[in-house]
Amino acid sequence: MKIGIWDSGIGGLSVAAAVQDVLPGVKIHYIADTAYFPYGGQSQEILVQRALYLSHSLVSDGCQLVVVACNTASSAALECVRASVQVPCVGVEPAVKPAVQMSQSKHIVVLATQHTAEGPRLAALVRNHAHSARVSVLPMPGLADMVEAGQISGPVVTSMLWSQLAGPISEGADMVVLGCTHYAFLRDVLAEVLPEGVTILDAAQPVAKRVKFLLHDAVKSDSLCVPPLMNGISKGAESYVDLKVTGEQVQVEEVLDRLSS
Ligand code: DGN
Repeated sequence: MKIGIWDSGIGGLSVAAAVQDVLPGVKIHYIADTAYFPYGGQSQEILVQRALYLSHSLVSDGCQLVVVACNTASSAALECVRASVQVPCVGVEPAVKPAVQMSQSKHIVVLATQHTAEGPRLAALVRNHAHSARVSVLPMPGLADMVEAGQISGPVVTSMLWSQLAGPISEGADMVVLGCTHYAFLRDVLAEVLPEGVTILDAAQPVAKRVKFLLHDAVKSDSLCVPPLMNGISKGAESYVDLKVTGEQVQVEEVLDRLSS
């Protein structure tokens, strides 16, 4: 049993880690599309082209399910991918619905790339699931680039986050939704910046549960035994997570080294 997961870079590894946790017997073929990173500023046309190309590559390689582990690409192209590939496709979206359900103050913050923040998918989520709540959507241009470059702590990233979050938090927001898979690597720095009582939510675990649900019967008969992820991040042990990149492989491997050390 092999599943394919892809993103513009390392962000989707946060989803791969969650999938690994719930399905330790499944092989993961991961593609980091670094040749086209960042997706946040790409046109709709390019995003659809990359989504189709990457999803079909994974299916050709034998993957029986594809995870579009990128909010930006899911927002732009998930429907096209579903209509085009022959295996189940799971996308990610900002966890607006659970955040509104869990919020005491009924004021939530969504951090996202420009594309996701301004796209119709997030607007529909807010319209359908957050009509009784206040939703502060904060586009964060450049933030995924910092994570991709390994900058996941320190004064620059801290002040970038706080300069955006301070307003909504002082106005009572009590949930911060990570609307980009790269931002999962900022959980520690966010936990330092945010006051007690503010909860951080990302979509990795719900996506992993959905993948498990879709694969359930097939996985029950799979007896593969594989090692756990190193700090939740894989460097691509061959029998386990097969990491491929479309751009600068060396750079991505260096980043993974830094993140997992
Ligand atoms: N990790 C991606 C997302 O969830 O939107 C894209 C990040 C990017 O390429 N800017």
